[in-house]
Amino acid sequence: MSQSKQYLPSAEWSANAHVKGMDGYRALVAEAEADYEGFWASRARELISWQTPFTKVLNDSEAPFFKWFEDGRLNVSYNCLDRNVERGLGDKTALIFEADNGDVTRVSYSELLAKVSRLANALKARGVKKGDRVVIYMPMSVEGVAAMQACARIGATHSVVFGGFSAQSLRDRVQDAGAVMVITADEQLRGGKQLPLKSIVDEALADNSCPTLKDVIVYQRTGGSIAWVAGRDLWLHELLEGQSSDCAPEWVESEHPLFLLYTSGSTGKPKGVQHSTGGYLLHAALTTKWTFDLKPDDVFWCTADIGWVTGHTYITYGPLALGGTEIVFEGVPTYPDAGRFWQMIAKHKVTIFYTAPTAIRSLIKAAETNEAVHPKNYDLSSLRLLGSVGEPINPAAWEWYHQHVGGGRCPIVDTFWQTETGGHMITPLPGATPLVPGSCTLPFPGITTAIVDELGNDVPNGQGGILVVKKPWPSMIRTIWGDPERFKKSYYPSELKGYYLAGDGAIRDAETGYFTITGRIDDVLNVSGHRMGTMEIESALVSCTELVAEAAVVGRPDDTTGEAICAFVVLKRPRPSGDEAKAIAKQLRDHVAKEIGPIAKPKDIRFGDNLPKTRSGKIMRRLLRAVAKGEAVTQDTSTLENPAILDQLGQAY
Ligand code: 6R9
Repeated sequence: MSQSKQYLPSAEWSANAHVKGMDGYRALVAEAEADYEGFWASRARELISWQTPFTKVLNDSEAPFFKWFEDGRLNVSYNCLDRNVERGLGDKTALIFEADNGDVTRVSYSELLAKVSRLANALKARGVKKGDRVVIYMPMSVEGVAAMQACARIGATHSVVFGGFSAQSLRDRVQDAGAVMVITADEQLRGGKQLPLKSIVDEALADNSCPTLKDVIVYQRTGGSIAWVAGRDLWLHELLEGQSSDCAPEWVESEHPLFLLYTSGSTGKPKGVQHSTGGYLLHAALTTKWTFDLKPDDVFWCTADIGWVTGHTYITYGPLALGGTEIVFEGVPTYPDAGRFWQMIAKHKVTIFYTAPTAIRSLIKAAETNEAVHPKNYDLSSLRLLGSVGEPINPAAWEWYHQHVGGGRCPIVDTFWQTETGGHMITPLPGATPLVPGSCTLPFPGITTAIVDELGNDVPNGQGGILVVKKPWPSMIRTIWGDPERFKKSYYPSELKGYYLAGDGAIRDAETGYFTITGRIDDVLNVSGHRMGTMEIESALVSCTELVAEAAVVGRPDDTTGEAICAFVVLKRPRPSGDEAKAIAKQLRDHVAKEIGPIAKPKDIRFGDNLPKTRSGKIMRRLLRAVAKGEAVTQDTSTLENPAILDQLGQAY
């Protein structure tokens, strides 16, 4: 792989950035190598206000259950709000909320503090206390961010569930977390459409399926008609009436769980990734400072939803911890047309823009078919930095983003990280790292990523392998909620010498040492930057018991979504074809949407009388992947028990 084409930061960028040039980067890496704990401790003192300063940095006595800054006490909401008001930023805009219809609301730091405090008092009035779990199932809104901050303020552990998940997925999460409260909205508005939230909550909680749950708090967003369960449901605006806008923060231990966030793994059941308070906040703030080079005058826009980790770290926590100004966007990139992002960048004079490759690819397509929504028609001169996250960005999309959105002058930070890592792990620093399209370049200072073989031995640059992190870091996952054994097995398998297993394959360039992520090495798919377990989708399909006998799910490359979900299905009735097959495929997609959510709908469904299996009965997934891609099957099929069915699987519905 040639990495000869490099984009160097301009002299101006290097001179003004928080991390100046490769010398600046190397100095930080050397500092962390020389005194690992000291490196993190000094940033934790600099970026966080501690109510009780810590004296211990890392406790690895119960590895892999690591503890950071354990005798320190702090409050995340205090750090994000009160502290900024105390520093004189009370009137500064914290959030610029743009609604689906384009209406804009600005919220200052003092206003956000008052809002969060009232909500925190309301939660306390309902009996929510430190350590309780609160599920947040909300649209992108000031209230959504405030709900997360309010939980943090009183020491309740939030678990945000993305508004696109189904009732069944929501129920699983409420049950697994043992939540006492769900905070939701009547409906959400996206692309001019009113989409239900409250009715999905009602379905999730039906039949007393979640016995720990006491209250459902409803934010009135659209005024749409909803059902009401007396004694359980409460309007947010009524609950806030008469609540004081003063609420003393609950000081919690550094290791106190700030949030759980459910994500897909290689088995059927999503895992509740548990994050800490101090270590998490440190990395959220430090990466916002160094990767995004956030400065007081910036207008930062991360387009992620608060239902994903990117929305947690780079909307709710990182930018606010630094006193930044940021956009919160309710809508979708294609409404009223596919120029919406560019129009909003121009309108709000956004300086830092962070989005996903899948969005860029679909906007490229849109601009190619409709000149009017091409970024060249908008004044994007306010931009100074671009970011990418969620999946590998292909060089062609990178070049387009760089040229047409960034005007050739904005560095692009291609940030590799995961729900489990809490913040950036491998990423360029914009005033330092020479950029290579398609590579996330080098580890963030203090992060010890490496590429190893199955036994944890380093592999030389230029040779692919398994991505690991050698040393624990402050914002790492602490455990899987309620399942410490699964945590150990998933992330610290015994053969890997105590390294953290990311679940991705990677390769380092022979000359530059730059990392390129080559994709998941487990049964996890990445569709439009959303993580999805193949087993999860398979169980959803086979739960359609009246129709499905057996199902296997694999990924295949897709120009827009990165990967697409491809399902191979054996029905309990004769194999259909033509219109009947189309109708059944639709029925199955709707079923998966109901079980998991619309994002998990298979793009292709292929029907067979059976699945290709070895003589010992194992499904030949490698072969299915080739069929899904539309490749001629060249591999040896002599071990295949029933070669004839390969022909049947040729047709996708
Ligand atoms: C933040 C987030 C994590 C998985 C991760 C990897 C893929 C994320 C990437 C990337 C290549 C990047 N991924 N960023 N692959 N380059 N810059 O996306 O978290 O939803 O947990 O997904 O996404 O496969 O393992 P999450």
